Amino acid sequence: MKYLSSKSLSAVILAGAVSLMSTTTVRAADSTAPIVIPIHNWSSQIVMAYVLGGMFESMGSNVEYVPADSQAVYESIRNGDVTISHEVWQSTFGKSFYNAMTKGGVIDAGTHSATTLEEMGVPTWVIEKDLCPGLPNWEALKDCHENFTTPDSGGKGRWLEGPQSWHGNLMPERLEALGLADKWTVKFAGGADALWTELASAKKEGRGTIVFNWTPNFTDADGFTFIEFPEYTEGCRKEDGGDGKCGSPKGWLKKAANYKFPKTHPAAYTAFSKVDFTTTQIGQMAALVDIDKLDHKDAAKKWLADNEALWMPWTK
Ligand code: TMO
Repeated sequence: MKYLSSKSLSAVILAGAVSLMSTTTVRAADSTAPIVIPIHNWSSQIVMAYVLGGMFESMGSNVEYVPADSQAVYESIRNGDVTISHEVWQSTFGKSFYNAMTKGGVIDAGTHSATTLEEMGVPTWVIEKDLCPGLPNWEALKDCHENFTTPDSGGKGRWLEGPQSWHGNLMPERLEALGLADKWTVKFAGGADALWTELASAKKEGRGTIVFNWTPNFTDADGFTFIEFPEYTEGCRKEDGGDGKCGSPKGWLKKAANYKFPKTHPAAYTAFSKVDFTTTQIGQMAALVDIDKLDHKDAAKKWLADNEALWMPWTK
């Protein structure tokens, strides 16, 4: 009997291993630990949380939803209490996102196709009624505040900002920087719903209103015009050391994840990295709640059922 040399024996084993690898997909199983998804306080983000949760569950993963502050969440992702953020808006959260990344523990999991704007603006009928001649150019604001006063605005025109948890003092600082603070004042809405209530009541009463809004949103479909401020440049904001005389960037919309997510849940992470929504798709998620009045979970169920051809390939 002739024995194989150890060299040729290992060659046989290697050949066997290679043929095995070529016929089977080698994939590590995802952990059963829940993927922790944050819930913030605007509609598309909440619907998308349940959309992605449903997608992960369809792959056999466990998910958990946690209410989270939309700025502090990046620190929570960094330390692993939260697994992902699926709507990182450049203007509002870019700084917190990169701060957490710089400390270590947050990864950039890709960019949606949708581009974003988060800015003060008016329903387009305010322009058609000529309540502030010259809009959308911001310099028109020097001459029209009388048409935007409210009982609590002390004779100044009112900007209705979103909740202060989104941007802190960005808008009061901008009014000051642009020399508009003697004519305009900022009030913070308690929640996003207060913005939509204000749009509806101002329309009914035919009075001027300036509110914070963003795109993609359900309002993309029904006539909202953003005010054009001096162009955003890196570092132009007061909090970044600039003079504050700038509007918001035409920005990106990213996804973020804890750095261990690709290791603990490789299949779910791969799917998450492929998630890519357009302006229309994100606007639809918001509209299911803010126009069609579904609750967020039902909106997500409907969205998943109506869009299988889009998201199912991401899970393969
Ligand atoms: C973060 N937001 C979309 C409400 O501007």
